[in-house]
Amino acid sequence: MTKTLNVAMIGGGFMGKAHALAYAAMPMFFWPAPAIPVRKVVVDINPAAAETARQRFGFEEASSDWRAVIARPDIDIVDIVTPNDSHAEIAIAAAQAGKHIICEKPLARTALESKGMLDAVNAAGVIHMVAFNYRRTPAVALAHKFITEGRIGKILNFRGTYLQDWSADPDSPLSWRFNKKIAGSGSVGDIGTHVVDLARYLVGDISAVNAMTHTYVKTRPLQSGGVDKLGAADKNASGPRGAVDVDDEMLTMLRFANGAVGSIEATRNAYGRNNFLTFEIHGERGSIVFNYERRDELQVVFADDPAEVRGFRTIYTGPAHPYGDGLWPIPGLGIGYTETKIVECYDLCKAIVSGQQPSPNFADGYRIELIAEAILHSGQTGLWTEIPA
Ligand code: SOE
Repeated sequence: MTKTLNVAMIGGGFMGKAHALAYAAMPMFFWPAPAIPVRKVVVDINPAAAETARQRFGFEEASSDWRAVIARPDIDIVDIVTPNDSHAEIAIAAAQAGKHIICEKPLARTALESKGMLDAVNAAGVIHMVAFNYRRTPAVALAHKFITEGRIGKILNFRGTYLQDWSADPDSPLSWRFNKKIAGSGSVGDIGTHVVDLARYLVGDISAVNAMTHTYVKTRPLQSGGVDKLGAADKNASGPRGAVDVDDEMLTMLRFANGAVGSIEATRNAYGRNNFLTFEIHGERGSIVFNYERRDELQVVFADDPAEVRGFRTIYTGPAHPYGDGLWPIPGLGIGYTETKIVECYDLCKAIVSGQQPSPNFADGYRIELIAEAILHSGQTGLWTEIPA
C-alpha cells in the first residue's frame, strides 16, 4: 500500500487552486507515487470562503482555525498559501507541532522573519520546501542538467528577466502585493525572487548586487471583497485609492560567488509581457536560453557544434528530459503552470518519504530573502551591497 500524507492547506486563493490541483494529479503522473497526498483540511479565516474552497478544491474538511488544524495529530503536511505576512507565524507553529511544511514564495517579508522560520524547522527536524516552482519546469531542469554536466563550460554570464503586465494600468486594483506591511516588497519579492532562485539553481550563489528600484504608480484604487485581484478586471478607477509603498520595478547587476556576473530585471508594468520569465546564460563552451512563455522549449548552442551549423537549436522537452517519465509521452503536448506544481508536489513527497531535504528549502528561502534585502538596500543607496555570508 502506498503511504498517504494528510495535507492541511492554509489559504484558499489562486495559489490554493494550483496546490490542490497538484495534490490530486501528482499520483496520476508519477506512479508509483512516493506517497499519496490526501486533501484533508482547507483553512480560510472566513468560514464561508473555507467551505467554498473545500467544495471547489476537493478537501474533506473546511476550517477557519489554522491553529487548531495544525495541532491535529492526523495532519502530516502544512501547506502555506496565504499572503506573505502570515507565512512566519504559521510556519513556526507548524514546525513546533512537528509538521512537514511547504510555504509559498517569498518565504517571508524579511530576512529576519525567514531566519526565524529556518531556525524553527531546523529545531523540529521536519522537511521544508519553499515553492519557487519555475525551477521544476522540465526545460529549466534540463538547463541545470547541461550546466552540471559541464556542457556549456564555466559560466560567465546570467541575464534574467521577469516581466508581467497585470499592474501596468495605474487604475488596476491595490492588491495586497502593493502593501509593504503584507508583502514585504513589490517586484523584488513577488517576482524578482523567482529569478534569484533560478540564478542560484543554475549558476550558484550571489555574493553582491548593485540595483535600481522604482515606484511609478503611487496610488491605486482600493479593491473590494477581500479578493486578490491581479490586473484591471473589476477596476474601480473613480473610487477611493490607497498608497502603494513597495517597488514597481527592479533592475540589478549581480556578482556570483564563482566569478560569473549577471543581471535581473523585474516589473509587473511591462505591457505585452505576460509571464516573461527568461534567462540567457553564456558559458565558455556554449549558451542556453529559456523563456517561460515558451516553456516547452530550451534553446542551446554548444561551442563544439560544427562551425557551419553552429547556432541556437530548440529542444522540445519530453520523455527524454527531466521529469519526462512522469509527464506527457510526446514532446510538445504542453507543459503548464500546473505541471510545475505537480513536479513540486512529487519532489516534496519524495523528500518526506526519504527524509532528505528538498531544494529549494527554507535555507534557500532565507538566503533569497537576504539577496532581496540587499537589492532593496542597493536600490535606495545606489551602492554595491554584499550579501552577508
Ligand atoms: C503575480 O506577480 C504572480 O502571481 C506571482 O506572485 C507568482 O509568484 C508568479 O508565479 C505569477 O505571478
